[in-house]
Order: sequence, then C-alpha cells, then structure tokens
Amino acid sequence: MRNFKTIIVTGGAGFIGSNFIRHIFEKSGYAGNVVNLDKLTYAGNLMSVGDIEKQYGGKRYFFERADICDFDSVTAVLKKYDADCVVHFAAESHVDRSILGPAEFVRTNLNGTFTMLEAVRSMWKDRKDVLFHHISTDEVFGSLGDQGYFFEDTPYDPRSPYSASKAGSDHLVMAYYHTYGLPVTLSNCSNNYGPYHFPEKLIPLMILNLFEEKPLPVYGDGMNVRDWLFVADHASAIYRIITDGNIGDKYNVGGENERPNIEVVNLLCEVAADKMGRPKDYYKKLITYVKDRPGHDRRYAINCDKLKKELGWKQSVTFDQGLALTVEWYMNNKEWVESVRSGEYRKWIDTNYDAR
Ligand code: NAD
Ligand code: TDX
Repeated sequence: MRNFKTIIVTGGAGFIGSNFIRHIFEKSGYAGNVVNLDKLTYAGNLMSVGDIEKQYGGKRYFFERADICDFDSVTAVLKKYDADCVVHFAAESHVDRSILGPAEFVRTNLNGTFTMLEAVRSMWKDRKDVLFHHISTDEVFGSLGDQGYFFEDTPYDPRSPYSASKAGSDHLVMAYYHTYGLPVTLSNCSNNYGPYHFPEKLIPLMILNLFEEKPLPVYGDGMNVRDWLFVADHASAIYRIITDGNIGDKYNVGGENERPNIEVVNLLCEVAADKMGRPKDYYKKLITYVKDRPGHDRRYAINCDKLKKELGWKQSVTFDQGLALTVEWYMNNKEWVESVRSGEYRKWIDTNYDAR
C-alpha cells in the first residue's frame, strides 16, 4: 500500500473533487495533507468544502486558487507543499456546454492536463515514490448498442467535444507513463450523482425543477441509458486505486446500475412525492420531452470487474438509497443551492482570493 504525505486535488471545489476530499478526511484513514488546487470556474464552489475548511483548514487542508493551464502557478503549488501525489479532477465537465463552446474544453481538459503533466515531470524528475492519478470518463469509449460493456481495453471512440478532449487527456497521461516513466494510474468512471452536484446535470436539475414544479426536460425519446454511481462510491474507488492500484494501469469504475433516462426521472418524481407528502405520480405531469442533444450517445455500461477483483472495491448503496439521500440533501441544503444559482459565492470568492 502506498502512503502519501501531501495529495494535490485539482478541481477539489467541484462535484466529485469535493466529495473525494471529504472521503479521504473522514472515511479513508489517510493521515497526510490535502491541497485543493482549483480555478473556481462557474462549477467550483468553496461552500462544497466549507466543512473541511472549518475542521482541517490551515492544519491538514489548504486551498490554492490556480489555473491548471498555468505552468508557473501549478509548479509553485507543487513546490510549496512538496506534494507526492496529484489526483487530477479539474476539467470542463458538461457535455451540453462542450457542444455550445468546445474551445474551453480543449484548453482546460487537453492543455490543462498537459500542463499538469509537464509540471509534475519537471518537479518530480525520476522519482518513483510519487503518483499522478487521472480521472476520466466512460464517454471516451463512445456509444454502445443494446448489448455489451466497456472494458479497460475497449478502443476509444469519443463522440462529443467533451469526450474527445477527455480522450486526448487520457492518451497524454499514458504517453507520460510509457515515455518518461511517470508513475500514473487512470480511472474511467460512469455517471456520478449525489450531494454537491452542479444543477446543470440531469439528476440535480430534475430535483430542483421538481421542488419548484417546473417542467422536467427529457432529451429525445428518454431511452438513452446511463450507468449511475453514487459519488461517495466513486471517491472510495479512487482512494483504493491511488493506494493499491498497479502503476500504469487503467481501472473502470461503475455503478452496475444501467437505467434509461426516463426511468431515472420517473423514480425521482416518486422519491420527491414521498418526501413532500404528495401522491406517488403527482410530479410526473411535469415530464416534458424536448429536442435531443446533438450526437447524443445512446448507451453507456461499465464492466468494473477488474477493480472489484484486484482491489476488493464495491458499491455501498443501491440506486433507491442513493436517490433518496440525494433528494434529501438538496432539500436540506438550500443555502448551497441558492449560492450556486445566484452567483453570490462568486462575488465572495472574487473579493477573497486573487487569481494568480
Ligand atoms: P465539476 O464541473 O463539478 O468540477 C470541475 C472543477 O474543476 C470545478 O471546481 C472547477 O472550478 C475546476 N476547474 C475547471 N477548470 C479549471 C482550471 N482550468 N484550473 C483549475 N481548476 C479548474 O466536475 P465533476 O463532475 O466534479 O468532474 C470531475 C472530473 O471527473 C472531471 O475530470 C470529469 O471529466 C470526470 N468525470 C465526471 C463524471 C460525472 O458524472 N460528473 C463521470 C466521470 C468522470
Ligand atoms: O436536461 C437534461 N435532460 C436530459 O434528458 C439533461 C441535462 C440531460 N439529459 C440526458 C442526457 C444524458 O443522456 O440525461 C443523461 C445524463 O446527462 P448529463 O447529466 O448531462 O450527463 P452526461 O452527458 O451523461 O455526462 C455525465 O456523465 C459522464 C457528466 O456530465 C460527465 O462529466 C461524465 O464524464
């Protein structure tokens, strides 16, 4: 088992990064430091790590506002904290935004990952007691028909500007392993859901619209299939991989929980009705079929047997449990929701942290 002294988490103010930081402090037994390196784009919110800052800030948790595309800033942070591990989440993550504006995806996901790799290569040189872990997506494998699964060796076939930029970043990470001997691990994960999820993505968007009885926009025929994983389970998988995974290996992470979108939306309507004391089908009248996403991948399904067999990982919650926890979280965290929606937190950040 590898032990690290200081882990830099890029994108730690985002959805999965903040859940990962919480997992390592509260669940993993990790005894070292964590540096959250985040540019705080529209998707980054320090409220998502407010509890961690309060408990560990200045002792074992540190925040650095920096852009992963800025070599000097990233190198300065690596040096300042003498980091021996990077867990790289920072990215532009929303497929619809990548269709409207691909340039930022190429800049952040491709150039940003390249810059991170160059920074660790220049700082770490030939050290072998270090690790660069790259977070990627199942979307790099393309779109499945009714049958079959994505395995670690499934050929890449990305279809959206988002998945193409993630695919390119994966190739760069593996190239640095093969060419320069940089110790790396890489994980490709399916759709996450849970607390702190930015409400542009399907599940939190539907939950917040449900609360306000607004239309629930379902793309196309609603039969596109995604494999849903509770975010805390993704966090535990990543910790397993960075401590025990084979250097140079890729690991698939999935929920083994395939659902057509319309089934997810129907389930959310039922969970919300239960929590709000409404009749079971009360919210279903809000479901509205809308124009499909261009190039909408039909089905994703992950085979994660390697992670389960080699590293003994497994999911901890069922989809019903995870959805109930998620709906409750959004009911009980109105302040976070309002800050994300109003942009108030951005004003606070801009007066409290200067961009480097
Ligand atoms: P997110 O959009 O919620 O968060 C991204 C974070 O990265 C934000 O805090 C943002 O401020 C930061 N960031 C963006 N550009 C930056 C830059 N140039 N420099 C520094 N920080 C920057 O994303 P997420 O859903 O938490 O996804 C995290 C990672 O996981 C991404 O790499 C994504 O591709 C991958 N992933 C996500 C899912 C999912 O279902 N959400 C599934 C598989 C893989
Ligand atoms: O309003 C909506 N209506 C709808 O039908 C939205 C936002 C989405 N959808 C559909 C599109 C997808 O089939 O729901 C499905 C899920 O959509 P998103 O939440 O946008 O996720 P997806 O495009 O599948 O990508 C997510 O999982 C893989 C993350 O955003 C990526 O970062 C991750 O790599």
